[in-house]
Amino acid sequence: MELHIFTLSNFLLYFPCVILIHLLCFMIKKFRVTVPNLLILQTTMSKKQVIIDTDCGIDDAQAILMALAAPNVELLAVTCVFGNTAVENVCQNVLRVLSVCEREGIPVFQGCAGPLVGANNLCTDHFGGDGLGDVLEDRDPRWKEKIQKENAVNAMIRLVTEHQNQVSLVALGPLSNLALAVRLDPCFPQKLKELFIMGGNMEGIGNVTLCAEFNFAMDPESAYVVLEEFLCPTYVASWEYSCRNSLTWEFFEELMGQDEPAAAFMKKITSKCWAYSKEAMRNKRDVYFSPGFVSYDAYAMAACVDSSVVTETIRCPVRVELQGSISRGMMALDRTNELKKSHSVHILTKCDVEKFARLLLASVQQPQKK
Ligand SMILES: *[C@@H]1O[C@H](CO)[C@@H](O)[C@H](O)[C@H]1NC(C)=O
Ligand SMILES: [Ca+2]
Repeated sequence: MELHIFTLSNFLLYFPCVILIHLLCFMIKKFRVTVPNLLILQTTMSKKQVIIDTDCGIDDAQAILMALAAPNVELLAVTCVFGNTAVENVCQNVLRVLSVCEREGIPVFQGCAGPLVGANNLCTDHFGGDGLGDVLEDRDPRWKEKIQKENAVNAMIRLVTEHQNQVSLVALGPLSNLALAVRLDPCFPQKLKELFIMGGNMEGIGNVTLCAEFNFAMDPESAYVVLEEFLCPTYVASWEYSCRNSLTWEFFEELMGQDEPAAAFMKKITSKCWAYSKEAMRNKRDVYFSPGFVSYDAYAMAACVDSSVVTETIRCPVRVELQGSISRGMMALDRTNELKKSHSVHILTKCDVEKFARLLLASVQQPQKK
């Protein structure tokens, strides 16, 4: 009697399993469902939802291409902020990058035209007046119609509220839009999954002023607000991080020499830009670090696309200096917790350069229309 019950329960347990295995075999035979296909199916199901906030210069363009090429990324929106150039140019630049990959369906929003405090001292000599090397002709006279009506800050809040704890925000310019977002919606940071920032410095070395990095120096108050109030997991790719993990100029040539439209676009916009001049010691970077090719914003994007690219971090509280005659906008690391802050951020320090290089290559090799 007992034996009988045992076999019956066994049968009930195994029967569905047997059916499932047969079904799987049938699918593999009939529809050629292969294991890689099943894996792709899985990655499309668990795609990372990303918003990019950008002041679209040349390195931002490269970072956006990286997000577009990543099979595990769903780009929800691109929000624009002043920085490398005026915000109107930033909007047009983003549209250009999306059109190179035929991904115009991704909505683009216009945001802050200047910092929260003080004058807008645009520093436009780095990547040219238009931010993309001043080489692109055929400007689109109807670009404004292609920008969403909603302001970037409102759009960010709406999207992050609609996809709570799902969105990875990647900030590649001055942090003005993010600072406004937390003022309009104090819960904004806690609705984010994570935040990646390209900006700041960790050794007191600046690239626009003596002690401050460009994105933080352009709007120090916003950088301060974000690093004090965004309590979500935060990853900071500083200026020194990118410079210490530079690539060779030979690799740069290989990157620009690829056949696909994205590579041709990058080649064109870097062609006349002194920031991509291989001549050593022409810029501050070469004085402090060894000469090489540094695609700044792509470092923050790579950390978002594939966290294994980052191989070492420092976890500690940070604060942005707002006074200081030579240090306004500098980021200070508080490794002994003198400030008694409760929130720590991840400061990226080491990068798997090979993996990073592979992501860059994939970003310029992507076919149009994914
Ligand atoms: C300074 O570094 C930032 C990245 O941290 C980069 O976006 C910017 O273009 C650099 N500017 C100059 C003048 O080197
Ligand atoms: Ca940028």
